[in-house]
Amino acid sequence: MDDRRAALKMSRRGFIETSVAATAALAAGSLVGCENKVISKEGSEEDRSSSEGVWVSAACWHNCGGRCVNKALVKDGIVVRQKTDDSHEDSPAYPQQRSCIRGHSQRKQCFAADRLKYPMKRKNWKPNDPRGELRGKDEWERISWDEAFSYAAEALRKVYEEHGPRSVLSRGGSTTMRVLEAMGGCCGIADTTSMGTYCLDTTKLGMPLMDSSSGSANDRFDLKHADWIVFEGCNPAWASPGSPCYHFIQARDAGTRFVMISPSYNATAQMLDARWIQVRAGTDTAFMLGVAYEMVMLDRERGNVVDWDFLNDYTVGFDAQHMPDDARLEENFKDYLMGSYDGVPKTAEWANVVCGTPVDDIRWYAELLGKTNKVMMLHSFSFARCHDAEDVPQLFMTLGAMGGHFGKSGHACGSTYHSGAANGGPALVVAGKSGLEPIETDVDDRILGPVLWKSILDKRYRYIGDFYANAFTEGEDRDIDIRAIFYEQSARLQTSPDLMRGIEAHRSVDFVFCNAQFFTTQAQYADIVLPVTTEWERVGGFASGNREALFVYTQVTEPLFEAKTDQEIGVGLAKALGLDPDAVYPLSEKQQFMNQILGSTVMNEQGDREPLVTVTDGDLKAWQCEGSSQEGRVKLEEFLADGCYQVERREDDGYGFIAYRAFVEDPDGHPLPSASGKFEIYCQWKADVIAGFGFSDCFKPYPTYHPAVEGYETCFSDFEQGTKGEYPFLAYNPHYYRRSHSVLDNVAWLREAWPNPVYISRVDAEEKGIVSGDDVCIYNAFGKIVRTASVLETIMPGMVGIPHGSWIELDENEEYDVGGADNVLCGPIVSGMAVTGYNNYTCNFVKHAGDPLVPDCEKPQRVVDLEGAQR
Ligand SMILES: Nc1nc2c(c(=O)[nH]1)N[C@H]1C(S)=C(S)[C@@H](COP(=O)(O)OP(=O)(O)OC[C@H]3O[C@@H](n4cnc5c(=O)[nH]c(N)nc54)[C@H](O)[C@@H]3O)O[C@H]1N2
Ligand SMILES: Nc1nc2c(c(=O)[nH]1)N[C@H]1C(S)=C(S)[C@@H](COP(=O)(O)OP(=O)(O)OC[C@H]3O[C@@H](n4cnc5c(=O)[nH]c(N)nc54)[C@H](O)[C@@H]3O)O[C@H]1N2
Ligand code: SF4
Ligand SMILES: [Mo]
Repeated sequence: MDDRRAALKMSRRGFIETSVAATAALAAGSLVGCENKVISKEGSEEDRSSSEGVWVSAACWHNCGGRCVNKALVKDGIVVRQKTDDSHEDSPAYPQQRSCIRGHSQRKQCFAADRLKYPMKRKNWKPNDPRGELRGKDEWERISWDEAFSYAAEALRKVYEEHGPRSVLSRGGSTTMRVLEAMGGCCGIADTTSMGTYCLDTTKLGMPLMDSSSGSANDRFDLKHADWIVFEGCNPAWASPGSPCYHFIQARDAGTRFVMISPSYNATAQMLDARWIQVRAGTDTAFMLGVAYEMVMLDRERGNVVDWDFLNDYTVGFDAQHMPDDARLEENFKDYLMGSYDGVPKTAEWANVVCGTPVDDIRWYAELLGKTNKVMMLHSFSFARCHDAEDVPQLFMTLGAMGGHFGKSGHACGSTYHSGAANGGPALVVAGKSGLEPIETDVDDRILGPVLWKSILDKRYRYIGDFYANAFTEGEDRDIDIRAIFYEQSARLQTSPDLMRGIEAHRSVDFVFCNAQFFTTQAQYADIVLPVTTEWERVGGFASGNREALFVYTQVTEPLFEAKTDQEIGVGLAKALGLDPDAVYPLSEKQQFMNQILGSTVMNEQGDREPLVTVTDGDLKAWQCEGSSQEGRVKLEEFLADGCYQVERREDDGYGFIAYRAFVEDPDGHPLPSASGKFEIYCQWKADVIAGFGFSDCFKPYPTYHPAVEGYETCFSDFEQGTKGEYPFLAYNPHYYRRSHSVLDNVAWLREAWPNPVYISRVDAEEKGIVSGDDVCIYNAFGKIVRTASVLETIMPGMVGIPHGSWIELDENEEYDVGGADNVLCGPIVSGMAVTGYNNYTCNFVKHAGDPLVPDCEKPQRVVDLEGAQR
C-alpha cells in the first residue's frame, strides 16, 4: 500500500506542465496520423520494458459487454505499461479474465490530450439570455469552479422557481443528479434501450430475466452437453468480450454445433463455424411463426417433434384446450398458426416473403427444434430492439416450449448477453451496497426514449409509466415544458434516436449542464461543461456482471488538471444552490467504497453467502472509515491488489445451474411468476397493457404477425406488388468493437484498428457500382451520414449495417454527418410498447459526391482551444 501511495504521489506539478505543453502544441493543430497525443509523458521504450513501478488495479468501467482484469504499472505517477490477468494459469475451468483491446488502450483514453481540463462556459450563454441557437457553434471560455457553480446554480434555480422540477430533464448517472432530486426531482426518460421489448415485464409471461447481465440460460459447464447451440441475434465475439467466447469455444471443441440466426454472418458465427440462417432484421416474428407452423406440420407427418406433454403441463394458450382462466378472447396460438382466424396458414413460404429466410432453412430449423434434439436456444436482445418486436419474447419462449427445451441439461431457452453471456445462473460473488440511499421525489414524468427530442419540441408527450420500475399505466397525454437538460453519466444526445432533432431540442432550452471527461457530443451542445475525473482518478470501485468474478479497482493517478469527481461537483453545486451538502451526500466516496467492500459476499457450494473480504480494525482506521471488522475469504490489501476475486470452478462443483429446473421438476411447488404460474403463450396482461398505451391496436394476447410501422414492409411503396419505396434498405446497428457505445471513440489506436465503415452486401453494391473503400452517403427522412463502404458477402442483400455509437461530426451547413452517427438516421417512431427500434429503420444510399472522407484515425483530437487556458 505504501509503495502504491508513493507511486501515486507523483509530481502533479510536473505532470501538468508536460500536459500543458502538449496541449498547446495540439491547439496549434499539429496532430495528424493514427496516434493519440497524450498529456502525460508516456514511458519510453526502455520504460515500457522495465518492470519498475507498482502494478495498480485499474478500472475498466464501461458499459462494454465485458468485465476483465486491468492493471497499470505506475512509476513516478505516470502509467508506463498496462497488463491484464496473469494471476493464475489459464484453464477452461479457471480462466484468466483477460481484457480486450479497449481495456488495453485505456491509458490512451485517460491521459489523452482531449481530456477536458477546466470548467468552461459557452461564451454567449447567460442565465437570463441563453442564445440557445449558438449551441454547438459558440466559442468556449475557461471559468473558475466558483463561477461554474454559481452560473449553474443560478440557471437551475431559475428553472425550479419559475417552472418547477418537471422542466429539468435528466437520466443516467446517480451522483450529481442527487442535487436535482434534493431540489424536488426532475423529468426522466422511459427507454427500452438494451433489452428492447423484453422490458415489458417478462415475468408476466413466466420468464424472470434474472438481472440484465446474467443470462437466463444454463451455467457454462452445461454448454457442451448441447448437440446444438442456436444464437438468435447475438454476436458475443464483439459484444461480450472477455471469457464468454472462450466458453463457447470449449463447447465447440467438445463437438457442439452452432447456428446463427441473423441478417449477417457475424464474427461469432465465423469463429464457431455456425450454420447461417438468414433473417432480415426486425422480422424475427414472421420467421419464428413460420418455424412454429412447420414444427406442427412435421409433428403431424412423423410425430416426435412437438413436445405436447410440455405444452400441456407447463404452458397456457397453445390450443383451445389449455386456455388461462383470465382469457377474454376466444382465440389460441395454434389455430392462429393454422390460419383459422385470418385464412392465412403461417407456412415457411408465407414467412419467407417477410423474413427472407430460405424455406428449406425454416423447415430445417423446425426439425432441429424437435423434442428429441438437445438444443440450446440463446438470444441476445438485438432482435427485440426493433419496431413492432413486441411479440418476440413470447414467441421465442413458445418455440422453446414446443420443443420442451426448458429445465434440462443440454437444453435451454433464454438469454446470453453482455458480460453475463455463456454463463447463466445467480452471481457467485457480489459487491455490497454503497449505503447512499436514493432521494425520493414526487415527479413521475418519463418522456419516451424514441420520441424524446420531438416531445421536447412539441412540449407534449404520452406518459405510460417506467420500464426501470416495471410500472405501467394507461397512456396519458401530458404537457411538458423542458427548460434545462442535465448530463451526468449518459450520452443521450448521441445515443437516442433522431439526433438532428436532438440538436434542435438542445438549442430550444434555457440551460444545458454537462459533467464530461471529453468534449463529447453532449458537451458540445451544452452551456456549462465541467471536467470530471475518470475512474482512474477516484478512490476506487467495483465492476460486476461476470457470474463468477467480481472486479475491484483502485486509484491509479491523481485527478488530472482541475477535474473533480461527480460527487465533488454535486457538493459544489449543492452549496451554490443553498442546499446542505451533507444531507445530499451523507457519505464520503471512501466510505461508500468501504461499505461496498464490507458488504461483498461470495456464495459457498451449499448456496449460502459469506463475507468476501477480511477487514481489520487497523484497515478501518487507516481508511478513516466507519464499520465493523470482519473475517472473509481474502485480505483487503490482497483483494485490492489482485483487482478481482474469482471463484475457482470445477466441472462437478455445487455452482452448476440449469435454468427453470425447479419449475420443470415440480411445477406446482415452484410456479413461474406469471398469473397462471406457467409459461403464457396466451397472456392477457400483455395485450391489455400494450392496448392501454394507445399506440397500436394490433397486439393480441398470443404472438401474431403484423407489418411494422417502420421496417421491412415500409421499404416498399407497394409491398404486395413488390414496388420499392424511397428508402428501400433496412438498417441495423451492430454494437461495435471499437467503442462502448460512444465511449472510447476518441482513441486513435482503436480508430486505427476499427475504421467504422458501413456494411453493405455485394449484391447491392454491384447494383449501385460501389466497391469497398468508396465513400457512401446513407440517408433517409431524418438525416444523412457519410461512411466508407465495406462490401461483404456476409450480410443479406437489402440490409445496411451501421456501427452503433460513432461521434457525430456535422459539415458546416449541418447537412451531412461525416462522423457516421447511427442516430442521425434512426428516427422518432413510436408504436406498441414504445420500444426504441435501432435495428429495423429504413434508408437509402448512394456513392458520395463530396470531399473524400478523412479516415477517423487521422482526424485531429477535439481539443478545446480555451482562451486563457494557460492562466
Ligand atoms: N441507434 C442506436 N442507438 C443506441 C443503441 C443502438 O444499438 N443503436 N444502443 C442503445 C443501448 S443498448 C444503450 S445501453 C445506450 C447507451 O447509452 P449511453 O449510456 O448514453 O451511452 P454511453 O456512450 O455509454 O454514455 C456514457 C457517457 O457517460 C460518460 N461517463 C463515463 N463515466 C463517467 C463518469 O464517471 N462521470 C460522468 N459524469 N460521466 C461519465 C461517458 O464519457 C459518456 O459520455 O445506447 C443506446 N443507443
Ligand atoms: N463492443 C461493444 N460491445 C458491447 C457494447 C458496445 O457498445 N460495444 N454495448 C453493450 C450493450 S449496453 C449491449 S445492450 C449489448 C448489445 O448486444 P447485442 O444485442 O448482442 O448486440 P448487437 O451488436 O446489437 O447485435 C448482435 C447481432 O445480432 C444480429 N442482429 C441485429 N438485428 C437483428 C434482428 O433483428 N434479428 C436477428 N435475428 N439478428 C439481428 C446482428 O448480426 C448483430 O451482429 O452489447 C454490449 N456489448
Ligand atoms: S471488455 Fe470491457 S471491461 Fe473488459 S477490457 Fe474490454 S472494455 Fe474493459
Ligand atoms: Mo445496452
